[in-house]
Amino acid sequence: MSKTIFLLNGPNLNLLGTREPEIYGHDTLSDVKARCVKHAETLGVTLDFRQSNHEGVLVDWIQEARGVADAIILNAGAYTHTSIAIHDALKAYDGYKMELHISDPKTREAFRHISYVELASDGLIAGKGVAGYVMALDAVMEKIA
Ligand code: CA2
Repeated sequence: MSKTIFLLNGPNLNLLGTREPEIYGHDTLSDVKARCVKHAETLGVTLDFRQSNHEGVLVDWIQEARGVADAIILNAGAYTHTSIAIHDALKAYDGYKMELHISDPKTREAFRHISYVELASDGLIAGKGVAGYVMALDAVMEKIA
């Protein structure tokens, strides 16, 4: 049966491509989504690609993934560094969990060095730019196929 992956994006990622191109590149989130949807088709996987600026919505989506999705790829944005609620929701999810970042937070400001997502995830892709999104799909498929 076809696998399902939730690819969830957190706060401010809807602004991708509008500022700080030296960190995040020039692609918009729509561009990234289009690339991921196309790649998911070649992999034969069902992809549910979403973005929210709201912590509780992200928690709801992680809970929704229980029993529905085989894996979650999560770029939690700044909530990565603050959200115990997202950490707890990930802990309650039994499928494969991949933390994803466009930049490498560990090489940036000290406040980005803690990741509550990392403490509840099975894998990490960071610092590869938006190319990391497609890389994450490939890496997750290797784990759940
Ligand atoms: O590198 C990543 O993917 C981050 O998750 C991006 C977050 C940041 O808080 C994390 O530390 C690392 C920020 C997302 C905001 O993205 C924007 C991109 C362009 C313009 C405005 C916001």
